[in-house]
Amino acid sequence: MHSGLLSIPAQPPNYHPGMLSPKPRQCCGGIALHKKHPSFYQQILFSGMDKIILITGASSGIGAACAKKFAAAGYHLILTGRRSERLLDLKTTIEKEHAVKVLTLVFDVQDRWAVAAILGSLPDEWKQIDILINNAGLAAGRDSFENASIDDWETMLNTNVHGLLYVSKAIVPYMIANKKGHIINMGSIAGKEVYEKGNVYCASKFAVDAISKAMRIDLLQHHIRVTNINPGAVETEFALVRFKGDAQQAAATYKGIQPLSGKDIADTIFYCSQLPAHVCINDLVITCTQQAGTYYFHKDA
Ligand code: NDP
Ligand code: 8X3
Repeated sequence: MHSGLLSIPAQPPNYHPGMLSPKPRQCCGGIALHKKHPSFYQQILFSGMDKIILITGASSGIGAACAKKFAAAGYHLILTGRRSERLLDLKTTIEKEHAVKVLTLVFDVQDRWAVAAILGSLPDEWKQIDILINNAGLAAGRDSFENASIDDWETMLNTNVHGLLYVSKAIVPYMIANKKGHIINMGSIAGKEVYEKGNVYCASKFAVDAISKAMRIDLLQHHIRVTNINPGAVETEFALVRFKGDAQQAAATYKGIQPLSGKDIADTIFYCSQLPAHVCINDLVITCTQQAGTYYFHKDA
């Protein structure tokens, strides 16, 4: 049986200037696989009551916790990330435990063409997306401005800002057609206060803050809610990625505090998403009780 995993080769698809939804190609993306494997999609019994959520960066941390939380509430899931095995393991676990369907999509959010090709050609059954969680993101390095790597800066801006924009641009048309939707952007406390050696990571999250505000204004006419979630320290793979695999440095981030967990953030996001349709939480900052802002921590001895 088809794994439910879609991926595309690296070359750009046909692209129409001014739009992000290229014509679906026959060789790759959702449409082509839909044609190749109709039985997979036919098995998915969507009723009018079904809800669909798309979560980027679902292969780990906050994204994976959100996938579990929403699956438990009966949502069908579109899960994205670059690590296909992680996504497939999560799909297997979730589909065993809950009566929901999981579609895994493998792409790098920095790749504008892949994002447009895959998300622009979702099978019809998956187009009624109720909630998009723009969660994929990272910090690369923690260095003073003069020492920081330009490659790291580009990776953070391309992922946290451009990636979020590409994904949103591909999904918003579905929400407009459905006349509803909820976009939940993963900001950070780093998008509220700049801290030493946070330079471009902070800038990327300040950008997410601005984009969330701008989306809320422009999408008002389409009944689309936009919520910006800004966590402080959450224990995930975030620090390990930031410190490029240095487990000791990563562990020091959380030493002496009980940080937030991915589940804490998933519970908060779930709460925001379940409020009545006329209620929109715009912006939410959440820290563990031992953290106040980006500088102040009360650490256990
Ligand atoms: P993790 O490192 O555990 O998860 C990050 C997720 O993002 C992974 O699933 C990863 O998937 C995905 N991702 C990263 N880069 C890309 C890319 N180029 N293309 C596609 N997917 C990508 O960290 P968190 O769960 O903590 O981070 C999730 C979000 O929360 C990020 O935006 C982060 O900035 C934000 N955040 C985290 C905080 C924390 O303290 N942990 C606090 C505040 C905000 P894969 O590698 O498979 O592609
Ligand atoms: C992650 C939280 O404080 O490390 O966004 O920047 S912090």
